[in-house]
Amino acid sequence: MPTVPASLVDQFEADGVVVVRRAFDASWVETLRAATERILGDPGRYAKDYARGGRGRFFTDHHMRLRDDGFRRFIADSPAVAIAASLLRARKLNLVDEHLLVKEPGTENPTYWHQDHPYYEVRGRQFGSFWIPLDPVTRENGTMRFVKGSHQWGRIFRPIRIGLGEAVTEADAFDGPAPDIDAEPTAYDIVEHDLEPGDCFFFHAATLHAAHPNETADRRRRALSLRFAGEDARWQPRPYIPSQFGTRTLVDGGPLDSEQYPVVWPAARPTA
Ligand SMILES: O=C(O)CCC(=O)C(=O)O
Repeated sequence: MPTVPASLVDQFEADGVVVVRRAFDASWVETLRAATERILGDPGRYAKDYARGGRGRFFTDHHMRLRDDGFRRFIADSPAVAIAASLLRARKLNLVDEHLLVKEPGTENPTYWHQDHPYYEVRGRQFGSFWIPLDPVTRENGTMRFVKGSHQWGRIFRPIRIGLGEAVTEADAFDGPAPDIDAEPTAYDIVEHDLEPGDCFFFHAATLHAAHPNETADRRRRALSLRFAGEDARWQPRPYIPSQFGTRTLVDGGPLDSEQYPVVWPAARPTA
C-alpha cells in the first residue's frame, strides 16, 4: 500500500488524524513484534518504565534502528515512508524519531494528553507520526485518543512526562498547560478507534492526543510510533530533550539532514 487515497490526505489535513487500515501486511507486523521482544529484553540507554507502583509495565525506548535490524528494515523497506510522504504531501522526508511504547496488562497509567511538537527539535508544518499497534487495540488495553482539529488551534502546550502527567520543568512555558480534556469531554470532538495489527493511526505533531491505560489482565499492547518531517522542517534546538544525540553539525534554522535525522524519502534505490 504505497500511496493513500486523496480523500484520506484531505481528512488528515482537516482532522489532524486518520486511520490507515491494512497499511502493513502480516510479515511486517511479525518483523516488528520480534524486534520489539529483542528490545524489551535488552533496553537501550533511552529506555524508561513509567508503570506506577510496579503494576504492569509501561516501557518506552527510542532509536531502536541503531541496534536492531528489524526496525532498520521496517523503516527502509515497509510502505511507511511512502504513506507518510503522501499524507504530509512531502517531496522529502527525514526520520525524526522511533518510539516504542509497550503497555503490558495491568498498567494503570494512561498516556496523558500532549502534542508531539514540543518534544522534538523540529520547526515546520510537515511533521507527523504513525502509531502502529502490534496487538489488537481497544479502549480496554490502551488505544489512542485524539482531539480532532486541535492541530489547527495555533497553540503548542507545555510538554509533560507522557506516562506520569508531570510538567517537564526544564521546558519553556509554551502556551501554558494543555486543557484538561477529560474534565470537559463533551467540549471536544474526541476520535478513538479499535485497530487490528496492520492498521495504524497517522497524526499531526500538533494534534492533542492521549492513550488509555491497559486495564486488561491478559492483553498486551505493543506499539511503535514513527515520526517523520517534510521539506519545510527546520532544526530548532531544544536542550531538554532526553532522546537527542547531541549532533554537532546541525544549525538552528537549517535542514535536519544528519545521522540523527536521516533522509528516508525519496527512498534510496539499489543501484544495478
Ligand atoms: O502509545 C501510547 O501510549 C501513546 C503514544 C503517543 O503519545 C505518541 O506516539 O506520541
